[in-house]
Amino acid sequence: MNKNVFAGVFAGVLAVGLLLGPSLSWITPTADAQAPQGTTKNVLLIAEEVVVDVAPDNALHPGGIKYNAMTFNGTIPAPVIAVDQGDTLNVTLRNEGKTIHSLDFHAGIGPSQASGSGPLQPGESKSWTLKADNAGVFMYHCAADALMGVWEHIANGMYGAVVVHPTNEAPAKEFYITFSELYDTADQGLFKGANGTGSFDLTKFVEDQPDLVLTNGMAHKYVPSVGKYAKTDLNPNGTHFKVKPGELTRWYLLNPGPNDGVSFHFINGMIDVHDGFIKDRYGTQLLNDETWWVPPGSASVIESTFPEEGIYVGVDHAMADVLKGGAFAVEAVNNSTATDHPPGTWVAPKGSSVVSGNATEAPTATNSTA
Ligand SMILES: [Cu+2]
Repeated sequence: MNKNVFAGVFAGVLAVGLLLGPSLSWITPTADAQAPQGTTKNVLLIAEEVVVDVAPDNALHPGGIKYNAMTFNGTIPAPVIAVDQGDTLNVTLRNEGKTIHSLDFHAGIGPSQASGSGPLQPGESKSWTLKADNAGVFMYHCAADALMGVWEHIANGMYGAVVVHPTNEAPAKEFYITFSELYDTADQGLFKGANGTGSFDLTKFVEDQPDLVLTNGMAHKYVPSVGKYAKTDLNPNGTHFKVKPGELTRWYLLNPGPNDGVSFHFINGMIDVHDGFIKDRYGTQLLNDETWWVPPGSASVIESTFPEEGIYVGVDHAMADVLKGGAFAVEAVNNSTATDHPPGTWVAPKGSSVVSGNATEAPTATNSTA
């Protein structure tokens, strides 16, 4: 198929023809206990450089794409950290990488709360304490060497989210989802694949020409295929999200950027938004909104109920970003369970004694209470 025609078909049929691949085994979150209010929780973040897969092998990216990433705890994104309003969070950063790393917690205020940690040399370790006064969802990221190179460290994958459950939160099935851009020296463009394993491309970055849009660290991670009449496999071995028709779902949506906003929309759905980034507006609910703008460097709490069985698709409604990978499939199905989350997307619920995701997903997180 002509490449331009392919691209047009790809974008055009997404809304009406997404087909799902075979079900995969889900990771079951660990059994959890209720934590007393005002609990102190601990988390360990390990900075390191690793090679990751950022695009599956498909027609858009022949051979798949590997990338020299920078991570906290080995994954893009870094683990989602969840606490309750009023809790205290002890954060330890250990730099096991080959270059300087650091922390910037948007949930913290003041250098003592890791909102500007200062640089850690390879082999160094340091801890901070945050008080979770403000409910919402907040970005954290590496700030590199006192901001020198912060753009590269964020683009390379050093970002995650802190969820602070409010005291009056309604029960919901919750998910962690990130949208981000990748600027890759080895990516030769759509349909061409990559020339080896790439690294951060400063020229593409300053010209704002991302190669890929990643959802939880990979383009088309949760989109098995597109097209009903011109079906094209994008990630037949991938996963997708499952919910029950009618149940309240809550999406902690992080946009670390590093440059571009996300026009978030559920195809076939409506959304309610809690703007957890601005303290005074938290609790404001925008009912039945269609699309919500999430600027780079922020996160939003988005709620949605999917009324009927079937397929719904979360997208960045800037359509070039869909083509570059910024979409995820949600299947509303009656046999969905409370724990059938794709790996890495489960969020420790309000009242939990666990601070981060499943231990098998974030092996170095301590998940402990003090
Ligand atoms: Cu870093």
